Amino acid sequence: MEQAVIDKVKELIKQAKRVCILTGAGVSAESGISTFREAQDGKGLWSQYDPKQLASLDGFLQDPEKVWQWYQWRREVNQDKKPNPAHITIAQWQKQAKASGKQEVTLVTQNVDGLHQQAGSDPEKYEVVDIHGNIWQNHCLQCGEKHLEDVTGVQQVPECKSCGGQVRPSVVWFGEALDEKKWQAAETAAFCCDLFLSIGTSSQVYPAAGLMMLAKSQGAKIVEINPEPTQSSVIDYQIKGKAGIMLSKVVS
Ligand code: BJW
Ligand code: ZN
Repeated sequence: MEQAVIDKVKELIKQAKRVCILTGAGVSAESGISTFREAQDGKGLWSQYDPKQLASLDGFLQDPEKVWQWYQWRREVNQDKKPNPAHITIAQWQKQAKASGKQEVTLVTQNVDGLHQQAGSDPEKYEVVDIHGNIWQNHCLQCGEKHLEDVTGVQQVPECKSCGGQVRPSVVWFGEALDEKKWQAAETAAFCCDLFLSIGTSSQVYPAAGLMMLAKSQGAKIVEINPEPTQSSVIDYQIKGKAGIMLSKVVS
């Protein structure tokens, strides 16, 4: 890795007034959570499972039990996973920035695993937007009511006590709109930032992938951290490497 790029990004981070960080599955890879689109010796989720069947409303309507059980399996696999240095560096950065009052750091995450929040990127204290939802939460497909009861080990799709509808995981599936408030917050952060960091995402899923272009159109500098750099033409600085290692090099 070219030291000059690291030094430049370090400087950009120091100087920025408003930072927007967009994270993807790669940020949780060092915690042992599978990404979606990587070959990873066949371990990428979408190389083993069909997203049309498991991550779409049509798939759920066709076979609710199958989709519910797949998410139960994902929850089981994820439950003992811990935040890694990437999550921790971002959380500490947000904390310091807020304390100093000199920088605004908004975290927009596509991840549903909750590890940013576990590391301390608490949405009640800092700007944190989970645009694709949260795998640990559920709501009723029919009436939208949140279902907070513990569903550990439940293999049948729970029934909503208010309306009898089916309970589903509170994640955003393909073809579904993102929560409007969250999306607005994400767009505002990208629109207003002077530095945009894209970390651990393949930038293939929209509308999230469009945030980088939005930031660029307003003059922000764009930095990517990824062991497999993407081909986006709007990136100013590419840091090739793992998020946990590289973030601690550029964030002091
Ligand atoms: C590391 C690393 C390490 C590895 N360190 N890095 C425009 C054009 C074409 C299509 C569309 C479009 N607009 C919308 C669409 C359709 C669709 C879409 O984008 N499809 C594309 C795939 C073509 N988008 C949607 O359907 C969205 N909804 C929508 O647009 O609604 C419109 C609407 C409006 C009004 C009414 C109704 C509808 C919704 C998208 C929802 C995505 N959902 C998922 C599943 C969430 C639940 C679950 O977990 O099961 O979200 S799909 C999956 O992809 C998940 C992720 O958040 C998302 C992004 O993936 P990510 O994070 O980038 O992961 P990977 O695996 O792709 O990449 C990992 C990266 O990490 C790699 O680059 C590695 O190199 C790197 N890495 N180790 C750093 N240590
Ligand atoms: Zn209901």
